[in-house]
Formats: sequence, structure tokens, C-alpha cells
Amino acid sequence: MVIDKNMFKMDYIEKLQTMFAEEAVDASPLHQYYALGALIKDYCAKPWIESNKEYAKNKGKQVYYFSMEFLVGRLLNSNLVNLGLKDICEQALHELGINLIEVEDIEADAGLGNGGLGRLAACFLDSMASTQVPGHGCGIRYKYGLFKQKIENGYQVEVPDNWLKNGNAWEIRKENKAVEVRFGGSVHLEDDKGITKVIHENYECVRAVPYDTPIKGYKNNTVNTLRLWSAETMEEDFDFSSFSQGNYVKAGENKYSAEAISQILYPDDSYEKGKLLRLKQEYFFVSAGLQSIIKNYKKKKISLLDFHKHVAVQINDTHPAVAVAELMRILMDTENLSWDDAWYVTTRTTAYTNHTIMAEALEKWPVDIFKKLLPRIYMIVEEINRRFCNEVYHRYNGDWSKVNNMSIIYDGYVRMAYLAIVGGHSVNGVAKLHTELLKHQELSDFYEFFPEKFNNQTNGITHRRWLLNSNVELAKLITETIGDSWIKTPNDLNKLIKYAKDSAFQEKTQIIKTNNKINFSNHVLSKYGASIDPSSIFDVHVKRMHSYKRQTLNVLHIMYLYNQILANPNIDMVPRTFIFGAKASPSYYIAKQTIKLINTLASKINNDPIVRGKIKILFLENYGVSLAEKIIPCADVSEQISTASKEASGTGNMKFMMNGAITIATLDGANVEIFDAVGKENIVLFGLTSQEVIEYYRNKTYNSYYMYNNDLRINTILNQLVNGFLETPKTEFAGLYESLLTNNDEYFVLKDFDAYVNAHNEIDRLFRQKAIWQQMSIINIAKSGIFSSDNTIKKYAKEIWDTPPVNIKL
Ligand code: 26V
Repeated sequence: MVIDKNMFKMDYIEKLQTMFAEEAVDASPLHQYYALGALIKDYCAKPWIESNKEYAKNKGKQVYYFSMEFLVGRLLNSNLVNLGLKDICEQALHELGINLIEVEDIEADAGLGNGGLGRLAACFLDSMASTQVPGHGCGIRYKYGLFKQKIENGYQVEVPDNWLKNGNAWEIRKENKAVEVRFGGSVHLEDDKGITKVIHENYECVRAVPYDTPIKGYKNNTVNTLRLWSAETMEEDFDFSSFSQGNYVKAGENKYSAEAISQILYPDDSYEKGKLLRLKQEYFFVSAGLQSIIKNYKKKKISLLDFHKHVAVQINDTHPAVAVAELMRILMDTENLSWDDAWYVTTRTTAYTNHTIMAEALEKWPVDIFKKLLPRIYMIVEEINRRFCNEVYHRYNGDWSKVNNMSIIYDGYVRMAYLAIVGGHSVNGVAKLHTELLKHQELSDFYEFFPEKFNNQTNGITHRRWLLNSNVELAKLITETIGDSWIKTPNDLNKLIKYAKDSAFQEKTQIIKTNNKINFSNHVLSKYGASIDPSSIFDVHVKRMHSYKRQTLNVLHIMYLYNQILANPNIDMVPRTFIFGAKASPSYYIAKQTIKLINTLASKINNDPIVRGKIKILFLENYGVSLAEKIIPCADVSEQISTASKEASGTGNMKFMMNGAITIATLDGANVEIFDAVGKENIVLFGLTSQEVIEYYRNKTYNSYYMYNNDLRINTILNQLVNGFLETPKTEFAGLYESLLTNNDEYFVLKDFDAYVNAHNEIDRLFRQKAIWQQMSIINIAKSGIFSSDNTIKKYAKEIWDTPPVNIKL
């Protein structure tokens, strides 16, 4: 069906009438938005039905991406673009007196993630649909997404993110697909005529109701599904007698405990051993997801022994690792497979992605909690572990230290990563360096034991959201220059290489960047009353706030620059605007101090007439997907300065590069691959290498006091943190000060300081050479196509899932 402008207009008018009994001009922006969302969902309906029909009859394979987080952002614009209706919609609305951009602004971000891991899952959804991979998301429909950040007096204040307040235009509640998830109770085995039956009694039952969101591929007929589960009380658990006797609170008690499961997304530092609710969340969506997959599978009337030939389950970090045991449970207890058959199928179905090398993020659950909440699952984990430890013991001739190192259950804890490794067929890291570190350091015992399971899948980003849609003018220029093949074949961006030295093209890209900066500056002025200079270098550091990401290094460098200017007000430097955006987890003390430090320094520097026109600091409140889409196209410099070895991949680095920013980087995560792609002339590298960092951890020879005592710049700055220079109580930044000195600077901020200063001098030098800078920028854009998540997905599909594309015909 081809939709033209007039048809679109008529359909839209009708939607407004049927939904709200209103005419376009009278409708509130919210109603205009909902009607538009509903209309777009209608346009997705037919291909969605056809995709599902094709998948249902298809004897091929589907993949389910199990993830605790999907950081989707907004969907209106990307759905319009993927349907090929953006221009038509814009014109149709315009003729009705409605501005599409204003309507788009009504949509709340679906902020169901902390950062990179959740955003990666969302990019993968877009790429799976756009490359025709039959792949679906499975997660939790949190009532509240990651908190909204407000800055009050320089401090972060967390506010609930009630993103569903006005409803959600995209989801469809699938009442008839609800399933039950069981917690607690007791389990015993009974002999039933020679067959062992598992009896699970006295459990608590929660109703899992799926909400489905269509994921439309770019200009094809594929519509995949993001299925998010919501927890509800079983009707029979609602205490109607209390209710009718007027005891509302008591009547609702079960309701509240069941519904708490899908109430909030945990911030990423609150993983303390023992967070019962978090484990409940994990099991809840994993069990619901697997039950619904099996139900669907059984409709196909194929043997469950072939399950792995038709279903792949990707475990996104350890959070859904309980999937291994839950699949075993369903196959054995409800589908009556033997242990060996169930194990055969399970280990061929599941695959695990590791997203972080930081030991504290590898989940471990205390056995007592685990066993109490999931008694049957614990029995299965114990048996998996018993068999696995036995194998290890024999492989290593009775070496108990190996057994202890690799045991899934150890020292009173269930180690979820190990469960995922043992119970699946694939373990992957998310960038080359990260995978090497997993193989040779963190998971070396497992690599030795199962070398065939390990593989690398470097992360990617959807170039449609992060270039085509968010940097419209640049995308247009690229299309005018090399044609539009890059949208479906992102590696074609490489055709821009020819134009890297072309002065006319350089000028065009520069004008676009400047216009983006001007528009953003106007936005900042009107929204926050802050004025920034669009001709200054926009130096951008946006990501989760974490010590290893070293926002502190950036801040210390700004303090150093400030001191330089105070000492020499006529210093020759290109004006800079340092832009930060980051949320700190609510209980992460040092991260919160860093936010306060940035804001304190901002108010000091921005109000100091001596530095006027030289440096400025802007802290963007409530960094998230929509803000990223605005700021990334404006960046001249991309800060990717984590302590080498700590950042698994990073994906912001790819987004900036794709928009022509120059990266200042350590050789960490995917920065290494960006460096390989663009060459040393087109990136500014600095700092310790991962091997050097690891060596320092090993030989313990690093002493941060040495840096403090022997580098006057460092000495001055650190003193300024605690001597009142910042006009705050002296204790305000004592925690940060101590982390750098008393606690010996775990992330080598001071060690890398000198190299970082030099790298920034290099940026200043390069930026003055307009042609060189623009050439570097174009080379970065041209080489960024390899980091499209379309490529990443094709590689997962080939090497892990074995899911060839499925063509959907209408
Ligand atoms: C940890 C935890 C601990 C338990 C509580 C919930 C929770 C949630 C998130 C995290 C850690 C965040 C993991 C993460 O976002 N990793 C990032 O994954 C990106 C995609 O692979 C990668 O590019 C980043 O380098 C990596 O930090």
C-alpha cells in the first residue's frame, strides 16, 4: 500500500475524530501526538501480522534478546523514517497547521536502561528489523524508568521517571498471552510409576502480562516485537473479603508485592549482594519470556529436541543468566524431557554476552536467598554445578583449586556469569580488546576449558538513529555527495574518503557543524538561560558518571587551564566549551561529588571575567537518549578517556565519530578499533595502555602521592579541591581528594594527567588548521560505517545465532 500525503492527511483527521472527537486545529498537542502514534501503529499492523505469520510457519530460526534494559528513547521519528513516511507526514501535518517537531517533543523517552548496555539492546532491535533478522526483545515493562536528574545547587537530585503517565502510544497489552511465574514454596520429588515427578507447593504466583511494541525495519516489511512483561496480582490473590469489609490496605497487600516486581529499574550501582527484588525481577521476565517462547514453539508441532534449531536466546550480561536453569526446568518438569535431552537443547540454545570487566558488576547471589526464592531452580543449578565440577576435577586430575575457581556455586554464592558460560554455547565480549581480556584474564580458566565458546562481537550503533535521523543536514549532504546506498549499506560511507581533502566539501561539513552548534546554543539559552559560544570548540563528555570513565581527569584538566589563564590572562588558546552530561547512581558517593565539582567549577569559571571568551563549562541536566541525539551532532571533540582496560567497548565513541567529532582517547574498548579504522593522524591518543595498567595493578608500584609531590600542576589543583579555592566548605570534595591520594588513585587519573594535557594541546593546535581538522572529521565519518550495528547484528546472526534473514512479503 502506497500512502501519499492526501491519504495520510485523511487518515490522520479520521484518527483524531475517532480517538478524541476533535478536529486537528482544536486538538491538544498530546492528542495530536497520540493520534499520530496510533496512526503509525496502524500502518505497522499489516506487516507486523505478516511477519508473525511468516515466523510462525517458517521452519527457520528466531532469536530472542533477553535484557533487563532497553534504552529505547523516542519512537515517533524513527518509526516514520523506517516506514518511509517522514516527509509525507511533515507536509500533511503542516497543511493541517501542526508542526511535526513540536508533536515529536511530546513523546516521553522510554528510559528503561542505565546506559550503554541498554542502549545497545535498543540499537540491536532496530538493526535486527532493518536487516530482516527475525529477532525480538524480551524484558521488563518498568513503571518507572531510570530516575530523572535535576541539578539543585550543583547537586544531583533524583526524581521519579513516570514515563507512562500519559500512556504509551506504541505498546499493545496482550492479555491473552499472560503467564504465571512462581516464587518460593517448597519442592519435593515423588515417584510416579518409575518416573520422578517434581512437586512444587505453597509457592507465590505472579501474573506476567506482556506489552508488545512493534519494531519496524527500515523500508522493508519486517516488523519484529519488543515484548516487555508487567507484573500483576493473580485475581484469586486479591483479598475480596477484606476489600468488601472496607480494609482496602489489607486487600491490596498481595497486589503491591506482586506489582513491585516491575515497578522500578535498578540503577547500576545498587547491586548489593542480597537485593531480593532484583533477583525476582530477573527470574520474572526470564521465566515469562521462556514460557511464551515454548508455547509458541509447540504450535509449530516440531519436536522439542529440535528447539535449538529454531530458537536462540541471547543473554545480555549476567542479569538474565537464570535462563539456563529455567529452560532446563520447563523442558524437564513440564515437557518431560530427560536431564540429558534438556541439557543438550539448553546448551545449544543460550549464548552469553559479557559487558563489563569490572568484577563488582558480575552478579553473585547468596545461596540462602536464591534457594528460598527459587527452590526448584536452585536444585537445577546445583545439579548443573555438580556435573560440571566433576568434569573439571577429572580434566585437571583432581586439582581442587581449579574446581573452586570455576565452580558455579562457591563460598555461599551462585556466580551467574559462570552459570551462563557453562550452560550456553557462546561467550562473547563486546570489543576486540575486551574479548582478549576476558580470554586471558577475567575468564581465563573458562577459556582454557571451553576455548570454542569464546568469540568477539564488537558493539555497534544504529546509524539511522545516530546519523540519518539526528543529524539531518549532514545526512542530506552525504546522500547528495555519494548517493543514499549508505543507509542500507553503512560501509558505503567509506565513499566519502574521496572528499576528505575536497575544500568545497570540507566547507559544507563545517557549515553544518556550525549550524548544529548554533541551534543547540539557542536551545540552551532558551531552556536554561545559559549562553555558549558556537564558535568555540565544543568538547563533549557525556556518559554514565563513573570513576573509571574519568570525568575527574577532564575536570582536573579544566582546573589546570583555569590556573594557566589566571596566571597569564592573554594566553593564546582557541575558546572551549566543556560540555558534560551524566547521571550518577544515587548511592555512588564519589560520582555525585564529581557532579557537584563540575557544577561548582562551572559557576566559578563562567562568572569569572578573566576567563571570559576562553573557557566555559556546561553541565547538561538529565542526560539521556533524546539529549544525546541533540548534543552529539554538535561535538567537535569526543572525550573517551577511561582507564585503559576498564571500558568494555563504549558506544558513544562510535556515535561521535559518525558525526564528525575528533576523539581524544585512551587505547581502551572500541577506541582501539576506531584508531585502527581512522589511523593515528585522525584521532588524538594519550595515556597508559591496558597492559601497563594491568602491570601496575600486578606489581603495585604506582604511588599517586609521587605524582602529587612531583608535578606542581597536580599539586596545585588537588590543593584547590580542599583549600577553599572553590568557595565551598573544605570537606565538600574531600572524598574525591582522598580517592586520588589516600586511596592511591585506583584509575590512574594523576598518572595520565600529563599525557592528557599534551593531548589537549594537540587538539588546540589541530583545530586552528581548519582544513586539516575538517579532513580528519570527514575521515572519521567515512570510516564510521563499520560501526553500524547492522554489521554487528549480521555477525551475531552468522557466528552465534545461525539466523538467516527472512524476507517478509505483503
Ligand atoms: C551493572 C549493574 C549491576 C547490577 C545492578 C544493575 C546493573 C546494571 C548495569 C550495570 C553495569 C552496566 C553495564 C554496562 O552498561 N556496560 C556497558 O555496556 C556497553 C555495551 O556493551 C559497553 O559499550 C560499555 O563499555 C559497558 O560499560
